[in-house]
Amino acid sequence: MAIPEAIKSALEASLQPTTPVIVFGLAFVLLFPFLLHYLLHGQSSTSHLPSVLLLGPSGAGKTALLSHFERRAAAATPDDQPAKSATHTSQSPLSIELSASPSTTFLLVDTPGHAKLRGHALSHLSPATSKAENLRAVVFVLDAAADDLAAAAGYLYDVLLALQKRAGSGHGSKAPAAVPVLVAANKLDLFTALPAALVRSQLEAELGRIRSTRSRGLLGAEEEAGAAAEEGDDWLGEYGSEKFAFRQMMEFDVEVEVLGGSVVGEGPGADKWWRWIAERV
Ligand SMILES: Nc1nc2c(ncn2[C@@H]2O[C@H](COP(=O)(O)OP(=O)(O)OP(=O)(O)O)[C@@H](O)[C@H]2O)c(=O)[nH]1
Ligand SMILES: [Mg+2]
Repeated sequence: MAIPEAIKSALEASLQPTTPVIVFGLAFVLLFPFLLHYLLHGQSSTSHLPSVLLLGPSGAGKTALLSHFERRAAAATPDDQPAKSATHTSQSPLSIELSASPSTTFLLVDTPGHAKLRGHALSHLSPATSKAENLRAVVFVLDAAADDLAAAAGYLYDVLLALQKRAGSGHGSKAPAAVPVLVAANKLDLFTALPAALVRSQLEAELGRIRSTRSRGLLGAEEEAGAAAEEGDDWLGEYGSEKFAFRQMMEFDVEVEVLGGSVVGEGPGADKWWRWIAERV
């Protein structure tokens, strides 16, 4: 099949070392890396909003809290503005976009609290994932009216230990950005609920108990294996301290605050939690 004359001559011209061809070729070769960079990174920086992660045991009220914030945002949006700017379900059905101020939008990410699914929830705290997801804060929701806080404390221990390890993971000068933790003592509308100050002290006591139990378990295993002890690797807070206190987490740049509130019923509401989040995104 004969190539049409016009295409043939155009092809020939493009293969001649004429000035336009050389200039265009050089420009392409020199600008290609910048183009590629823009395509890859330009996109990721716009799609990765700051994120706030909801963690906590099953039944604590995480999903209820997420819906509460979503409804509040929708109610605050004037009718003549598209509701989209205030809140809408995003890529994953488990997270919603919220505005802390006209210029700050963030993603609130829900997780399932069931013990078998916690591995996935905790993976959000790894150094790589938390950086990719632009993680700014963790809200650990618990039921302050539950029979005892031991189960919640076990989960909180894993969360704080993951953040402690994350803080130590930076190589050289680039330590990951600090991630503060809000312990949201929920369901304070129920008369059986503990006030926030008691939740705080009982959690500290429980975390201390878990710490010593786990370190004894580790010690036994190490003696058996005769392995060199990696001292303090799974020890939460100040190494060797007798009692655990949340302020020990400051050594790893992890601020922990306990605030009481409620999502449903006649209680203190969730405004304090909202302010805590808005200050940190
Ligand atoms: N009384 C009272 N009940 C609440 C409050 N917040 C949530 N609940 C109830 O607690 C139950 C569990 O709430 P969810 O939001 O589904 O709990 P969750 O943390 O998402 O649980 P998982 O998804 O299983 O991890 C629901 O029946 C809520 O209505 C509260 O402040 N007070
Ligand atoms: Mg839920």
